[in-house]
Amino acid sequence: MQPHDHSPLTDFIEYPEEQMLTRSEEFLKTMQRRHSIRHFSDRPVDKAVIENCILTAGTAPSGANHQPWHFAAIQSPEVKQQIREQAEAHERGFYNGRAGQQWLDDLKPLGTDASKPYLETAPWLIAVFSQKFGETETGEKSQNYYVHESVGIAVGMLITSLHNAGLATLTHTPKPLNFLTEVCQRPDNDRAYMLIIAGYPTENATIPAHAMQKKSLSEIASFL
Ligand code: IYR
Repeated sequence: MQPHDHSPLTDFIEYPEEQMLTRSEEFLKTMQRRHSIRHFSDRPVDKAVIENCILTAGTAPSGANHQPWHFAAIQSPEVKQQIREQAEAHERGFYNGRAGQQWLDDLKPLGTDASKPYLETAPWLIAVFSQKFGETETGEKSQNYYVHESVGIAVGMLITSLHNAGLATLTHTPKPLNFLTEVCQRPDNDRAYMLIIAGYPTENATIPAHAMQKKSLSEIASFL
């Protein structure tokens, strides 16, 4: 491959205009059914599904296409238990003062607390790491760019593809998150970015009413 090689764009699909509209409507409806849930069943989920969703996340655009991410997909009950123990310890600190009153008041409508049983119940936890530096083909340290933006997009695509596959998800960010680097046996360069919980919801899973209220188009967009 030459440094400036390009190949023709052969996989772009143009849809007739009315189909484009219905596709966008259908996808909107699909995504309006994505909810963060906190009641996961222990029903197993095929590893191949998780692999495809991670590969989808890996198609995300990134600074200089350096793909500054790592996804640790966790099924092991022992690793899950360690994550739950450490996450709950941090969350107890958060809910018992570190958060501050304003933050706790803002979280009240969600009904969350320091107890995170789903970290052990759900079939899959996916720890997402961002990498400030990468490695060249010859093993030298290389600079990554727009790391936060790139990994944020990849996580968005990950939860979208998990939802599309028929799984429920929760984005979880216990603070500090850095214990995940050690628990997942990642090098120091891998900085924990987010923990995604994926699986089936329990039959009596609920969604906080507050989380159902999404801003209207005029509140989130302007057209110039
Ligand atoms: N990490 C905590 C608190 C929490 C914070 C925000 I911002 C949320 O949107 C939800 C929860 C927890 O998971 O309980």
